[in-house]
Amino acid sequence: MTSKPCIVLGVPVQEGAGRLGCDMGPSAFRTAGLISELQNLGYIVEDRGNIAPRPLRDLQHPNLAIKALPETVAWTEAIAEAAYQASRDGMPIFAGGDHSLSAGSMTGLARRAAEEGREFFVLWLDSHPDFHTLTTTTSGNLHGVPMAYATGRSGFEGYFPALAAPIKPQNVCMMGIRSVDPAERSALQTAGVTVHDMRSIDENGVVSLLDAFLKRVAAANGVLHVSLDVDFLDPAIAPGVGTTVPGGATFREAHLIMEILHDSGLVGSLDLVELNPFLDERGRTALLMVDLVASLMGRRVLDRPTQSYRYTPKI
Ligand code: EXY
Ligand code: MN
Ligand code: MN
Repeated sequence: MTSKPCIVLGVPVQEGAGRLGCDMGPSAFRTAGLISELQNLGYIVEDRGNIAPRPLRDLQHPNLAIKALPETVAWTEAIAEAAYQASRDGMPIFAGGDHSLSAGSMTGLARRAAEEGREFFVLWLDSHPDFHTLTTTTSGNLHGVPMAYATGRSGFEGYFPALAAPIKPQNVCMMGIRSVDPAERSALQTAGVTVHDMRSIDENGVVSLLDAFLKRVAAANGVLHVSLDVDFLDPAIAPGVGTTVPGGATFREAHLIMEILHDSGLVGSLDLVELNPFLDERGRTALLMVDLVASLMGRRVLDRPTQSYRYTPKI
């Protein structure tokens, strides 16, 4: 997929989630063999250790439901800078950490893409769209806001870092969606984001949905970021997450997405988020996530003519 090194960044943020435990995620990913799986596939791996948040600032928002705003902003500042730097050196892999980390990863990566004159795309694999603003969130858990922030929805100004390069909503494709709050639902109707809910996956299958999106990425000579939330997966196979939602992606649906992504040659970076080792069963969710990374990075059962699956840019 890439001849560049894989840059692993641990992000032990848990303040964005409603329950504790995601801070153990980076350690669980390493214990589950993330680094050695990548090395076994032939990649040079640079583990940069864990990111630390910037110093806290006193921030208060009129929405009193919001939790841990100073902490989340401090993490976002640090993660965005680390993402920007790492994307110059190789393929960043963010081992989270709750999904608030994507507020930093996506915006730092989008800044790099804009500077390089590349169009930035996101494949968002999640049961949730995480499309709340600071005003609309009712739970106050800020892992529910990163996509709204990164696409430049209003209300983050003066709290979160200013965006160097807002992500175009038309460049975002969500798959696996099955838990949407009313405010997110109405915002998504007009935003221009492509949203494939689980019914759409049931009816169409993942291949045609993903193929249509990858063709758009390739046609724009774009760079693709993949954000994989554990709760994209069905809780029967991935119990180690605080926000389980029934009816998620199966083992084979998830692997097939990863296999097709590999063959596309388009993926430039990856988030692994919401793993909560405290809720896991003997590491099985961490192991499954690492297994999916291996598929994304080119592990295959049989040799097959990859070239025929490639997406050739039109330009
Ligand atoms: N929409 C719900 C909320 O805002 O609280 C649930 C958000 C869950 C976010 C997880 C990580 O994907
Ligand atoms: Mn999420
Ligand atoms: Mn989720």
